[in-house]
Amino acid sequence: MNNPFTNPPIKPDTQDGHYDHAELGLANRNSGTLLETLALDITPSGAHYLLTHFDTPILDPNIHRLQFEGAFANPFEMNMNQIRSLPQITIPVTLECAGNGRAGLSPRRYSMPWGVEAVGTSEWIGTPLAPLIAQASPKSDVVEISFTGADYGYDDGVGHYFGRSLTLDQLGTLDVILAYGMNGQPLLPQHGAPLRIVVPGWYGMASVKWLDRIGALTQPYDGYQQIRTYRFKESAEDEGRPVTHIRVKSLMVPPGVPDWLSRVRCVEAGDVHIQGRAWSGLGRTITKVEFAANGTWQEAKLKERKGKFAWTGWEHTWSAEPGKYVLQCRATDETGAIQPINPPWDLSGFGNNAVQSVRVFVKA
Ligand SMILES: Nc1nc2c(c(=O)[nH]1)N[C@H]1C(S)=C(S)[C@@H](COP(=O)(O)O)O[C@H]1N2
Ligand SMILES: [Mo]
Repeated sequence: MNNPFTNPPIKPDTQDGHYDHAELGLANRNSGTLLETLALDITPSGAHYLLTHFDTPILDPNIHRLQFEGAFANPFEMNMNQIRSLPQITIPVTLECAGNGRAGLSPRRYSMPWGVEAVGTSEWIGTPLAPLIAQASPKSDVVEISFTGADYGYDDGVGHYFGRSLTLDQLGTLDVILAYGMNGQPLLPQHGAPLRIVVPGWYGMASVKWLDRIGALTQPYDGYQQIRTYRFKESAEDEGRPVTHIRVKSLMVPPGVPDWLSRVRCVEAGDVHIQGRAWSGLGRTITKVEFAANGTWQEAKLKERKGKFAWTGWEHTWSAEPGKYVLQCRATDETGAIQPINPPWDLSGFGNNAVQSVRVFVKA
């Protein structure tokens, strides 16, 4: 008998037009944030976007263990009480899914059909990872550290636990958090309870949920989620370049009130308060946000961000006259990187940081 998990039918690389059942199913399991919560510094936990490849493991925090394994000189394991007794930190971090904006590309990848909503900011509670790696003491020939979750499933015929790696160099510059809480509460099951990592400044795939193993590797990690996906590719033949830090981006809270189905906005004429958020990877500062109604760009006012890895609020007063408009916003970061008007091409729809467009109708 043919096993369809290990020998799956070929899925189309790209496709346009109607969304099919599989995409709708993924969209129902993996929710985006509510754009109106962009008014807040911290996304309410229940409105944080969600991206889970397989099933959510239901893990008992009383028996959960974190194992340090592989080429460590001093491998050990810890239970949740031991982890919670380590020095505690709370850090606001903006997470964004690398596939955010995928639906804006044509032809689009057959995958989770994100609009613009796969982003959110939480105050992650946990302990710095670096001292624990140092305690486990990677042997001298270690090149990478792997992070493996308890969730197992199949993608493209390959069965695997969700896992990722970081090189020792990357770990030296990234402030990775071993997190067990979110916004003053224990982690919710869907966000990785009881334990995950949060890799500030990188797209979300690096922040492995349901973490139960940390491995020291003497060869580069070859797990599916590192090698087979999360690579920028021009075409199917392209071997690709790894997806890493978040690209500069911004969003606005759509003003006015929506039409239920089309989400087109109805706005009263006069001064309209526009607000939103802007962010970039690796803790880079946002230096400018611009707002445009029908293509005329004006500089918006920036607010103070809550932390190095948290998004920056911005606001603008728009004098709205009756008519139909497309509203847009675009951010620039300290390196001079600016959001493109059109989506940058990627086969899998990764890293789409093109400007958001919001259609509004201003009443006479
Ligand atoms: N174990 C595990 N970790 C995971 C994932 C997963 O499917 N399994 N998804 C990753 C991806 S692609 C993203 S964008 C973030 C999403 O985190 P969130 O669901 O808490 O927002 O988790 C990452 N960590
Ligand atoms: Mo993601």
